[in-house]
Parts: sequence; structure tokens; C-alpha cells
Amino acid sequence: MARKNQTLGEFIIENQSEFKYSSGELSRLINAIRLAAKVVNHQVNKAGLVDILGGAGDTNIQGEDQQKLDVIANDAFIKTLINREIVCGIGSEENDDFITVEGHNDDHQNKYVILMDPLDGSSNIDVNVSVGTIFSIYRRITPSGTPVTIEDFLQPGRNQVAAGYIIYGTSTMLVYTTGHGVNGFTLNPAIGTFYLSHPNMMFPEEGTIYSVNEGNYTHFPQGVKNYIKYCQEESENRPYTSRYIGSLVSDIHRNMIKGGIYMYPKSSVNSNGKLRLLYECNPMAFITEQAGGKASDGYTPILDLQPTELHQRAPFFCGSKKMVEKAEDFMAKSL
Ligand code: AHM
Ligand code: MG
Repeated sequence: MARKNQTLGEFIIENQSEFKYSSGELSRLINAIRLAAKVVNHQVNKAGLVDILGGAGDTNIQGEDQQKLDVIANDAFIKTLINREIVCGIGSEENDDFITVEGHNDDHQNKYVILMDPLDGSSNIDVNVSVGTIFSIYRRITPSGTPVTIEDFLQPGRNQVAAGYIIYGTSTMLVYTTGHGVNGFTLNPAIGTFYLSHPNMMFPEEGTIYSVNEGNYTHFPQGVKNYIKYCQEESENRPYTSRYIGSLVSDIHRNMIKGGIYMYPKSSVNSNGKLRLLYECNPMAFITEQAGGKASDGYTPILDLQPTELHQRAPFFCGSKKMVEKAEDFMAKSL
């Protein structure tokens, strides 16, 4: 039973039995994420003070400049997960290929793979705007005792056993689900402890916020254009309010608390939108469904899509159930 002010450590132990495989391995994995989150939080918080801003000179597989903090966050998560020997494989938005983790005695016995975006929205760092980490956990499908293969990573989002995000905002929060609702923990930076501050988070069924990069309007499909016009029309609770930070974790976190829809549709210039199915859409969709919301690519639930590539992109509509359904209606009408 979730109790406010419970520490994350206490919560993990108390809720371990809720998890059907319950060997303690998943709990240890969440613990490792908690630790890495504190390391990254420390770095993000001092970003304005030390010379760790700006590009690291590399480009990632999507051809984007990597910020130094992207590299730092990626390393912190990978090192923590490898040192603790609790996953058999790691896929990261910042790495071209997945990493095989041999584990204790090099025996490939670990059961979980993790996929992550170690620092999402990193273009916001230079201007002191919130960024986040997103993670997604699956049980491997290949037999233990053998090295992981790409199959273990290309599972539909429906197979996730846990997913979460860390938001490095005005306060730092870790929000996650193991398929039993969504709970949010706020970091007390003075003592480095996460406390349960947002038990059982739920998207309001209906909301009045829409979040989309409207600069791309001309390139959007007609259904999206029509839905945006609907959001702006005068009627009952409309026009809606437009709020777009351009930091997925922050936009979705706000919409989950206040009620709203986030959209990154396909466009005439990006045929699958921008967001990555495995590192961004799937974990956010799992959290959203667990919080009573809805997430789709405009037609099909995100969690039902069969991934074909590690770095594949997908259009993304996510948020309060009734708002996403309305957007889907507009999409269906202009097929
Ligand atoms: P990133 O993984 O390169 O940081 O990109 C993902 C980010 C999301 O956090 C955000 O919602 C989106 O890109 C913003 O994109 P745009 O600037 O095109 O609106
Ligand atoms: Mg990202």
C-alpha cells in the first residue's frame, strides 16, 4: 500500500511481491536506476556552473549534435547498470547498437533488457529548461545463458514489465510503473532521498491543454490540422490552452497532472514524426495507459506496434483519454 512520504527504497521493498516474477531482480534494477538518476541530477544541476555545456563534438545515430551532458548521462546509466550486473542488454538512444552485458561469471544469466533515452530534450540544457531520462524494461525472450540478440529489444511495448522517467525540473522526480499504476517520487536534494510525493498518478479523462510544435503546422496531415483548429475553436471548454516546452518528459508530466494531449505527428518532411518508438514512445505510452490515459500513432495503440528497428521513429499522440480519442476521430475522418 503506497504511503505518502515513504522513501523510494521502502516502496520498492514493500511492493516487490506485486510483481509476478518477483525474484528481486527487477527491484534491484529500479534501485540501480535510482542511483544513476541521482548522479545525473547532480551533473544537470551544476550544468550552468562548470564547463560541461555545449556539444561534445560527436553526432549520434540520428545525425544530431550530442551535448556533453548527453554523454555524461549515457555513461552514468550504462556504468551503473553494468557494474551492478542486473541486465543482460542495454539499448540507448545515444548508441548505434545495443550493448551485451555478460553479467556475473560471464554467464549471461540476467533476465532483463533496458532501453533508454538517457537525456531527452537536451537542446533545452543551454537555456536552463527541464530535461529528462526515459527508460523501458523488458524480460528477454531468448534463453538465459546465451548472449542477447536484437529480438530481445524489438518487442512490442505491450511486453514492457516496467517503464519510467526522471524529470530534472524545479525539483527532480522519478515517476515509474511496473504495471500496477504510476507513482511519482520527489528527490530531497539535501539528503539524496526520493520520497513518494505523487501516489497513484492519473491523467484526468478530459483536459484543456494541447502540446504540439505548431511551427510545423503547414507540414501536418489534414486530420491533425483539423484537430488543432478544433482545439482553438470557441465552445464550452474551448479554446484550449497551448503549452509546448519541447521537452517530452516535461510536457507529458504536466499534462498527466493537469489534463492534456501531447502530439508529435508525422509530417510532409518527417514521414514517421521525430520521436523514437523504443526509447520515447513505448515507455511514455505504458506510463500513460497505466495512468488511465491513451497513447497511439493516430490510429493504432503505440503499445501494439511491432518494432522493426532499434532507432525507429513513430508519430505520437498521448494524454487524456478523451482528447486522444478526439484527435484519432479527426485523423480517421481525413484518411
Ligand atoms: P531529443 O531526444 O533529441 O532530445 O528529441 C526529443 C525531443 C522531445 O523531448 C521533444 O518533445 C521534441 O524533441 C521536440 O522537438 P521539436 O523541437 O521538433 O518540437
Ligand atoms: Mg530523446
